[in-house]
Amino acid sequence: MQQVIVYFVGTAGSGKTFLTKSFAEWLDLKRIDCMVINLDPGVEFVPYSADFDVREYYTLEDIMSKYNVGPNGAQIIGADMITTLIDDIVDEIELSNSEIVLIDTPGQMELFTLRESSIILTKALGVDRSLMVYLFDPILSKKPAGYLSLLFMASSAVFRLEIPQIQVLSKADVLSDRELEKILEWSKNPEVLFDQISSERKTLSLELFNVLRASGFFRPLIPVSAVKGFGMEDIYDGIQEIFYSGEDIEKIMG
Ligand SMILES: Nc1nc2c(ncn2[C@@H]2O[C@H](COP(=O)(O)OP(=O)(O)O)[C@@H](O)[C@H]2O)c(=O)[nH]1
Ligand SMILES: [Mg+2]
Repeated sequence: MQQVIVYFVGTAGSGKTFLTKSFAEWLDLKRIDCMVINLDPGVEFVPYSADFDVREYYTLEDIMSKYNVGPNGAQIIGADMITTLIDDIVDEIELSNSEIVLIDTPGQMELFTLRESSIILTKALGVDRSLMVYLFDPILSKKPAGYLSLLFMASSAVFRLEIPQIQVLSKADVLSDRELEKILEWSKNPEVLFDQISSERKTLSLELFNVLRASGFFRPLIPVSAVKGFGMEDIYDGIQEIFYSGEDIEKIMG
């Protein structure tokens, strides 16, 4: 079986690192061989044991002192320096022979989706065997404008990386049943969201809604929780579906 590469992508604090851990544990339980890669040089603690960790090469602190820059500059330099590690990452993946490779991306989403280095990385690892799990932050998803903004960012990640996407509602355990139901309903039945935005008379949101719906970006969200451990099987099924039922990136990319 070919190896599959799974990138965890989402806004800062959306739960990428903990979902990576939780999904890796679930795969272990199912005896599906996986390896985990941490690409965040700024993270202080990772809750999983990484098979490849960018911090063994450089950390944000190293960069700050070496280049005499602050944390923001260092994050950008750190993201760009990923290109220097590509050969090592490719070797590690080939050697491991793992069925699934999980990649935990840097805290701030734009450091991954907007830097050229990520495009070079995804190409080097093979776009045909890659997908991303995109995390919707549950707190931001509660309001129509927040939900729509996250969907817009989800679409920009696909636009940049050109790999298929599985959309999950992360940390779903922090939502009440009612909130959870409402957000899932928006994702399954965008007209409900449309009605709500219309009632708020938000013209710009309506324009954005139409663009996203026309481009096929509304998908039923998969509720997941790293803390409670639910949703892992659904992510796995989503991966299977993309690679074996032939979901086609071209459908989205046009
Ligand atoms: N309640 C709850 N908290 C979570 C969950 N996943 C992550 N967190 C918390 O959310 C914060 C950010 O998570 P993290 O995985 O580091 O986010 P990242 O920046 O996207 O990697 C941490 O304090 C986690 O403890 C979850 O499923 N449920
Ligand atoms: Mg993280």
